[in-house]
Amino acid sequence: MREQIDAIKLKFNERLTALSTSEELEKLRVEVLGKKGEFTQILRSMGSLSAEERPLVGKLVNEAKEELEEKIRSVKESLKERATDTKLKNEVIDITLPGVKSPMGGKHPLMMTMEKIENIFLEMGFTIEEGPEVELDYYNFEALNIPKDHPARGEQDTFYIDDQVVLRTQTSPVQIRTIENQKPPIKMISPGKVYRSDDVDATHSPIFYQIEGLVIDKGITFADLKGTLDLFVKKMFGDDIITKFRPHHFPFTEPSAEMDGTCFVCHGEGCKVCKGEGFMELLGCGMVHPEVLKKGGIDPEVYSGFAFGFGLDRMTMQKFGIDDIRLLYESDMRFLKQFK
Ligand code: 2NL
Repeated sequence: MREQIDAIKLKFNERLTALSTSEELEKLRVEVLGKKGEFTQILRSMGSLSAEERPLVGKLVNEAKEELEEKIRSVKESLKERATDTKLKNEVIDITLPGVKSPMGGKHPLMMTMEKIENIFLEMGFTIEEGPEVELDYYNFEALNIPKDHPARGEQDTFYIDDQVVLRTQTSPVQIRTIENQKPPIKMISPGKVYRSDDVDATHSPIFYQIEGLVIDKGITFADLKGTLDLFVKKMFGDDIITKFRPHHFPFTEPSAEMDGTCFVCHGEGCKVCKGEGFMELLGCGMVHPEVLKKGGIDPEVYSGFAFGFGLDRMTMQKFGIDDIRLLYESDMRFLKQFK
């Protein structure tokens, strides 16, 4: 028996020094010390021993088992330490390496222009109002005195959701909603996205931005309109810009005008940007039509007002010398990176 136990110990020690993982260690433990292990076999065969031998052999077996268990514990411990060491070595981080810089975002040229315009009007005491992009036909057309047979109503220009709901084609509905909800004096601009079912080309995009403005109070005249818009354009494009007003027609203003400014590139000489005109068309404007005031619940005998509107996209293109509106919507970083 003793030789048998010594042989098990010897074999165990050889295997113990050879193994290198805790899985191998566990396998060895089960094979030698487990329920079906080699020691259990010996204990089972003890029936053939004499009554004097039995406790002696039992003692030997138990001592041997304890010895081996102790060895397993200590090897297990050092294997664990070794695993932690390798893990730490492999995962070492060189904190002296330069970091990975995340690229710095920038403002889109449309938003740069938008902010500049908003700040100019905020300085002049205007508020900024917003409203829904999915809008009732009433606010988009009806309340603005745009008759049922007006060409802007046609399917080719407007995205209809149903009979009464459209994607707004201008931000005027925001002004109407403001007239309904606030009392004069009103001095507001409404910047935002608008939608028209146009085919895409160098000057058309089905989604674009518009900024409209509205001033309503007692005694507002065309002189207020001219003074305000002249100042706006000077702050926007430069003090030396000269403005001129040409008669025009809009259903929602009377009288109506289009405002031109001397080209900020050639100062009126005529160049590529203004196509030799010396002037650039900047915006549409006029005195709010009495019908529009009435529909909004404001007495045109007591109050008057002026309104204006322009495309943010076109003004951005004018300001930066961009000749194709598609560039503003393609998100091509090579293009956008130029505007910082
Ligand atoms: C243009 C011209 C304009 C308005 C918009 C307006 C709004 C109300 C009442 C009266 Cl609530 N008018 N808006 C007035 C004149 C011109 O826009 O060419 N836009 C791109």
